[in-house]
Amino acid sequence: MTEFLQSYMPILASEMGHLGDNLSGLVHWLMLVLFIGWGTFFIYTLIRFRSSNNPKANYHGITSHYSSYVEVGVVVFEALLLISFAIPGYATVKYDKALEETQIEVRVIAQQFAWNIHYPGADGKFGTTKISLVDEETNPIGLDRNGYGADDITTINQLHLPVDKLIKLYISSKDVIHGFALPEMRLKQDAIPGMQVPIYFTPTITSKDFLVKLEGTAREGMGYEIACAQLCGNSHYRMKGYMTIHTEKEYKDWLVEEAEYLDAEGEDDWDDEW
Ligand SMILES: [Cu+2]
Repeated sequence: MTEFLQSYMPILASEMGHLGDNLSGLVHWLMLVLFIGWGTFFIYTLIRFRSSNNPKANYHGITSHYSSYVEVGVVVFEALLLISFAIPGYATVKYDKALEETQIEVRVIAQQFAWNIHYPGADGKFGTTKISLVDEETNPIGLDRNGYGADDITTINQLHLPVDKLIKLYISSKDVIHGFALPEMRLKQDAIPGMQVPIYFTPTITSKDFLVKLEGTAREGMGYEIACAQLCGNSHYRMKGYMTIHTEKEYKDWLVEEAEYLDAEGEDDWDDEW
């Protein structure tokens, strides 16, 4: 069932994405069982309680407690699922690994209608951001270029990452609630103003290989995209970013290139341009 569903879904390109796909497959099986069960019961009641067989209405209904027992059973079963499987399962997936093995950290700051990407730069530490420094033209996230922020790299709608590394993204928003979504990574997280939510994933297919896989399909020539999965305003439809998954070397080269660009830009002070 999972493979069948996957044939209708974007290509899977992350290490843990199959967990979500398997769960989706399981839920579909469960829904099929419920559909057949309830459908059969519906047809049974149509025949069993047809008017020709029951000319007079029964105002007492069912008098046995059988259905109450079934309901209690369902509640206990669901509580068991939640407490002993879902909560511990979620905790392992969400935190342990992310805290211990994160290799790359990047901040993603959503705004109407773009994705600001913020890298910590060579020192590995994010610079501070301040509302007073926000300039929609030159500094949309209000990054303080003094201190840790001096070497930070920022881009708009361009997320560059290396393949086969555990990536941790911090998702936040400048204005309204947006939805950060990477369909091929099976990743989705609301970007909520006032919160910085960590999510993580390991990409397994470089953009180059991904494009090869798309050859001959309707999406041929289109790389990874970042979608906004929350209706966030009148231009929500064009809130689209691009993600490039590099080999490790390409990624390092890209960082160096961006750092050089930053140095060159720093020489002629921003004020000169105005
Ligand atoms: Cu949005």
